[in-house]
Amino acid sequence: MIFQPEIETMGREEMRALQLQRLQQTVRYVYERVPLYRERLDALKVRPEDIRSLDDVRRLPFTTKEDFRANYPYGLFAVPMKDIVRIHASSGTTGQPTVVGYTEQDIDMWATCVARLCAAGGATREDIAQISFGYGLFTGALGLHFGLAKLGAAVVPISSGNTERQIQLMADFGSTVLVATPSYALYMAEVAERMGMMDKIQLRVGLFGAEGSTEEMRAELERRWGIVATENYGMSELIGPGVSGDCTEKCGMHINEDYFYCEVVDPATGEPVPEGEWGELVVTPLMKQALPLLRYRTHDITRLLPGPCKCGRTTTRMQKIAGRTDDMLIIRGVNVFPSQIEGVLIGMEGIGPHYEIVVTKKGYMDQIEVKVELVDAGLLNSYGELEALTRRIHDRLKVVLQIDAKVTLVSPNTLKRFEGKAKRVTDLR
Ligand code: DLL
Repeated sequence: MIFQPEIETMGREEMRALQLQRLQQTVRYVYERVPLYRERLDALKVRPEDIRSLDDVRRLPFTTKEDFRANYPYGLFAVPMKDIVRIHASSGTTGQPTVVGYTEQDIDMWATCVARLCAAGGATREDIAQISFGYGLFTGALGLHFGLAKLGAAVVPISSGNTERQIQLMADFGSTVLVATPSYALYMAEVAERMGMMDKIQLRVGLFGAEGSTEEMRAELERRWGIVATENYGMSELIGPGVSGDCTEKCGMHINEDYFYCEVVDPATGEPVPEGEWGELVVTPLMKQALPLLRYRTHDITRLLPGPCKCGRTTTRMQKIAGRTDDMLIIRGVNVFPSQIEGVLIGMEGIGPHYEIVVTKKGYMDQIEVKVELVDAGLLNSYGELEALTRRIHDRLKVVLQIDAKVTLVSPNTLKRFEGKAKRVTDLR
């Protein structure tokens, strides 16, 4: 089902005209209301009326996470506090959270964005949707909550954690949609299997997001739960979830282009890459009231896929995120993305889908260790078999990564499980 066909199947020319009009409006709005942007635009000698085409977006300054830090907590807000009706924050990895605010209109737009991607992923008003993201300052839970409610589904705000109870209630309530991070959905599947509950569960759709995952991980989740799994993308600074989402064709995430103008740039130079090439996603929200931003540097690596989709939507899609510019590991001069390692491991015979990556330095040499769980603990008693499996994983990793990784096989159920975003890489250098 297409939630808003008049937007999602709009002609390309019409969409571009709408984007231009909203971009012009946004530049005027931030110039008048946000001191940081007035200063930056003045410094660049760009006036709002200089934005005459979508290509003129390149004349606008970037915004970065550091700008949030320097203006903590409310310095980038464009409306007085009396108009703010919600505050969220993302914890991030380094100390100070990134604080974001919403007006009532922002909340409504956000729900619309999320309702569209839930519908695209196959959810309907008939569904019972279990939200297993952690409720709180994280935008994931309330974002999906309001979006699914707008769609008319029955929302079960169970939050994350207490996994056995999650599974019991999933069966009792007849939940048909699961909202979670891919890593938590994987852990939940494991618990459901262990409890012998899988045949009492009626799940049919998984709406996953908030962290990277590979096609192999999607296939694993679909197989274990017996569902159609789609993913969606977003980030707190831009709104939360709701920037883009897969349709059931699973050929890239449809961007809510009437609300978000997306570019892909070379992360090193900030220059736009040729159409269809990989680079860093840069997003300008087009209708936000409380926290409008110009050209936000997401650090997420993707590419844009224009052209119509079999589902009937005409919106540009973005390919699954390959990684973040800041989570790329440089091992002995070679670039390694954790997603490449995940792609190799998942689905390999004899090992489970959980893994950990540890990077260290011995003298001047970077060392990478990949820890993987055995499916069958019995193998630990057979040196020969263990050795052969270790070698097989090592060799496959070598083909993909071009480097030697140390592979360590550990007993089943010993690696850490995650209830929210997974943290699988430890870089000790
Ligand atoms: O994770 C928003 C969200 C919640 C999106 C629920 C989808 C579902 P933050 O906590 O600010 O916001 O984290 C944003 O998470 O820059 C990406 O690196 C990563 N991320 C989010 N969705 C995906 C995805 C939410 N589908 C950061 N694939 C982003 C890969 C994702 N990475």
